[in-house]
Amino acid sequence: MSASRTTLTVVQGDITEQTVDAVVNAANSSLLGGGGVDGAIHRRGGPEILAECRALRDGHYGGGLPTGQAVATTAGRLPARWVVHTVGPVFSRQEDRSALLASCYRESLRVADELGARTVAFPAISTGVYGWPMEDAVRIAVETVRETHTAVEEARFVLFDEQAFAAFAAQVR
Ligand code: AR6
Repeated sequence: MSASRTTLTVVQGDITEQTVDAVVNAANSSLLGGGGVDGAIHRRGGPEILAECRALRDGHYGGGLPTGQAVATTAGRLPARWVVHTVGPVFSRQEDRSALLASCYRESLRVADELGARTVAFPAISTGVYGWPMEDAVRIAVETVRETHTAVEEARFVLFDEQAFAAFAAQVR
């Protein structure tokens, strides 16, 4: 497989305001909403997103979406076409869960390819409620997107705060 030609970009801002084909949601396995990015996406995107998530739970994802996997729904009222929901691992000092975090980025790109999305906005998955140290999460995110073969042309990392933005910007040059 050839190396990715995806352009990595970094912006500081709110992921729900990004005009992209697909926005990645740092969800939990219930797919039924939560805080952080997940809460913001459902709040701004409206009830259509939750309705599709419920349908997924009634169908193929009766047991929830496993950690490291990704699935798409409409983006409702967001200025994007789709939301790609992925479930990051909870950070652990006892167990190395890096492969699961990498899988979130890889699987989200795979789903984006299936949709035909060319621009994808990512949050810093697992770095909020799930406690992953930012520097390490940044390294995994950037390495994984760079190594993944995908037709996505722009992978845009959207960071809420200055510190996270600086950490990403330092690696995406
Ligand atoms: N735009 C961009 N980044 C944001 C936004 C936003 N609107 N809001 C928060 N962040 P988190 P996780 C940053 O907690 O750690 C939810 O309850 C935030 O500062 O959203 O993967 C889910 O339902 C942090 O750096 O996701 C799960 O239960 C990063 O996004 C759980 O949280 C991710 O923080 C998932 O936890």
